[in-house]
Amino acid sequence: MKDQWKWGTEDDYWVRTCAWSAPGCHPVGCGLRLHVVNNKLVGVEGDEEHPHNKGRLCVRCLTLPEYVNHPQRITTPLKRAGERGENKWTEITWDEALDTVAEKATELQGKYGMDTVMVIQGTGRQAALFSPPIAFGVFRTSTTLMGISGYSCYGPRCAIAEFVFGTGYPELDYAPYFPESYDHPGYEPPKYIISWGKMPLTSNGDGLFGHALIDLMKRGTKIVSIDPRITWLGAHSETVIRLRPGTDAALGLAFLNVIIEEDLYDHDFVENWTYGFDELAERCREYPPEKVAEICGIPVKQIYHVAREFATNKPSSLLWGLTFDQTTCGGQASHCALAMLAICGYVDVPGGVTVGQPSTFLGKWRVDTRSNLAPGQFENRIGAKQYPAAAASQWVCNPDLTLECLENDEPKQLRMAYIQSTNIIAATNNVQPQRWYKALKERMEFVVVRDLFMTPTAVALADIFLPVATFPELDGVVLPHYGRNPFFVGAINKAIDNPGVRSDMEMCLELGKRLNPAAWPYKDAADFYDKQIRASYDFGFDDLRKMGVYQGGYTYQKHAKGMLRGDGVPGFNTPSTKVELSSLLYPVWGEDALPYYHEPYFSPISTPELAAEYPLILTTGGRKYTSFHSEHRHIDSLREIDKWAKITINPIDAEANGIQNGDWVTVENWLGKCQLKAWVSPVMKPGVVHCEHGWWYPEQEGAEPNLFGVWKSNINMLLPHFCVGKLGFGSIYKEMLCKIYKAESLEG
Ligand SMILES: Nc1nc2c(c(=O)[nH]1)N[C@H]1C(S)=C(S)[C@@H](COP(=O)(O)OP(=O)(O)OC[C@H]3O[C@@H](n4cnc5c(=O)[nH]c(N)nc54)[C@H](O)[C@@H]3O)O[C@H]1N2
Ligand SMILES: Nc1nc2c(c(=O)[nH]1)N[C@H]1C(S)=C(S)[C@@H](COP(=O)(O)OP(=O)(O)OC[C@H]3O[C@@H](n4cnc5c(=O)[nH]c(N)nc54)[C@H](O)[C@@H]3O)O[C@H]1N2
Ligand code: SF4
Ligand SMILES: [Mo]
Repeated sequence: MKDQWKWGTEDDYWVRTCAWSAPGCHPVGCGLRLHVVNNKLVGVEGDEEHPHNKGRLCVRCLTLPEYVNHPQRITTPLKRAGERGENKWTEITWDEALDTVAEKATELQGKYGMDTVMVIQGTGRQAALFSPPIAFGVFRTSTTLMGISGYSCYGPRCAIAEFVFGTGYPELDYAPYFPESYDHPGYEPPKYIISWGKMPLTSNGDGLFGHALIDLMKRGTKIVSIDPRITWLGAHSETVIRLRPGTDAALGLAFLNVIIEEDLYDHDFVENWTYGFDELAERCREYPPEKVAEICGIPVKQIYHVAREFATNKPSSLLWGLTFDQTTCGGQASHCALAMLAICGYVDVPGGVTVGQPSTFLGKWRVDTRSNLAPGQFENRIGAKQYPAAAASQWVCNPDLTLECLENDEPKQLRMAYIQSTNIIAATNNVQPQRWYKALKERMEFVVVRDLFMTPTAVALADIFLPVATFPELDGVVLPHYGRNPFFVGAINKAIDNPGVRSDMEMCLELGKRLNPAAWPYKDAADFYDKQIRASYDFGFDDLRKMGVYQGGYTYQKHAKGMLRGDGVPGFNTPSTKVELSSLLYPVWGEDALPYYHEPYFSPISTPELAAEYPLILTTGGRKYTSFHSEHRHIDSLREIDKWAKITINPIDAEANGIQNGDWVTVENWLGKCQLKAWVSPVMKPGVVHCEHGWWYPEQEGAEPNLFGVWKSNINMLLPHFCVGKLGFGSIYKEMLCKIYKAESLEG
């Protein structure tokens, strides 16, 4: 069956495919078999022959038919009928919709300049791959961004890896490049995995197949979970370090202190492949474990234990999660994590971390259409001058400055938005969502929203709504880590024909034909992917369909073999040719060359007077199986599991605030308040509460002012802008202050 991707009869057949969005997931590319009867998706099974998931699926893929066939899905382009916010629409044809978008863009760009069009994207769904291309290659604007303050998702971790290692994203080696998987000759499971600020079972972030941790645990791997909550993974870990949110950089410096002072590091790797070891050692002496244990609020013996076990049980590995992007000292925590991997000799060895070669696949898959911009336009994108480190590593605009630009109407006059795969006023791709809502509403003369369901963002802002295809309705390619560490290339095979919807790739083609045809010389999506694949391999899209998944194998120790640098010289692709424990680049951008720790912007130590009024530490957004950010709130089977927005509170804090399990709770600070339902549980570190993000209630009234209840449980209203690190990275999604008290129920 291997080279068959479709089998059955004309009306009743199965299609083998790999998953990506929509519905939302990162490019994990799990294998599925889809059962289609009379052009309708009726069943789904995990593909046992897929090298990663081997038949296993999360609940979101298991409920795929419910999502794809949902009666509230929008499958015809819509034009606004009433005022913005009234939720009144007229159905129109694709031609009318796309002609209108092209005409409006041309008119507004003629009046306000090319950069007046904003392409706003969300997380790493397929649209993320096609947002810069549609901005640069179709609209020829440099204004493309995610709204998320401090670029605080994935970009910071990738940038720090590029600066320190000079490589693509360093990922846990679970043998993902090899068809034989864990049985590949020479592969060795890690002895320990530190899962740090990450819960890979629920998140599967950016292409990591999270369940691989369970496979490895069965092969003897021990887990350390560094997390203020005891998650399922924590409950099955050897050690759980329940630290105070936002203190991860201090913990990292203390781990390094122990590894260096006790001489547990890999001398050979340090001497041959690192730069700045002595300076790092000196810095770490400022962070003895005893002092750091107090900062983090943890037992000091945990620091010694984990540092010693990690350094001496070879190989070991480390997962660095979203927490590293969503805390202001997260850049420094990232630097520490990379330094730990390097000085213990776990870089590019079996069972350590794999690294993508710099700009191999990435360049091609990013579809570099920047040549369509005028000279200087890209360099002048919002925030590039103020945040040169971020600008050097990312193509997007600075989110915090873009909001200011909208509010102040300078330095650019932004008048049109193409909102693609983000629900930007829900508790997602923003902080202070009401500022975004107001500013966009006030400034935008024309707004396009691309989505699958009517969202609060679409009701509040859209003039035109363009419906999106789910992955069973499109041809495409899935590539873990978006090419930054591509374990495999997987085929997404169209199983259903739905003429009412379009993929994000197809939007580039169809709008490209209208606005900038020279940049889009492809017949259709399959033709585009065929050319993309052939640029790297000696096969095409049809061959990939038959293979299902192509795994290219992996070469370890690339630095020793001269495979990481363009000039073929052994070493890393950094200025010193080494792993930069002390960075040569950071001082150029005004940042300390070495990692350090400072307190969060708001904490019992940095702002004691605020902490007196708002005594609890607030962390937000830990992922759950039943939703992808604000998505999936329509899916009954999933809402049965998670009906309402949830706040997790330790029994000590619940009692102190008169709250019982199941009560509705107001969470409040000086910026705002919202309501969530209490889960009182000892899994939470005392003194810390965890609030879910992404909530809105599609079953409620959509028209303004309710907007599907988008402001009711919107935790991002309590988070401010510009709490960023020196390089512009980081935020306080995971390290804020709040108070809690009992509220009226939102149910009923
Ligand atoms: N408080 C708090 N806030 C957070 C976080 C947190 O941890 N705490 N996490 C943040 C992070 S890391 C991120 S990345 C952001 C994510 O923020 P967003 O990416 O904005 O997430 P969503 O709100 O789900 O918006 C995605 C929208 O795109 C639609 N969609 C789904 N699939 C597709 C597709 O293939 N194409 C298109 N065009 N549309 C699609 C969905 O229906 C949905 O309405 O949220 C951030 N917000
Ligand atoms: N099911 C599902 N999967 C998703 C998403 C989704 O919405 N739903 N979103 C996707 C996106 S865009 C991203 S970026 C990834 C993120 O996925 P992950 O990197 O796994 O990040 P989170 O789930 O936000 O947080 C992981 C853990 O960090 C803990 N934590 C909170 N504050 C701190 C702190 O200060 N220090 C430490 N050490 N730990 C802390 C939380 O309790 C949580 O258990 O997930 C992706 N995958
Ligand atoms: S990680 Fe889960 S939701 Fe994502 S593709 Fe795999 S099974 Fe589907
Ligand atoms: Mo994210």
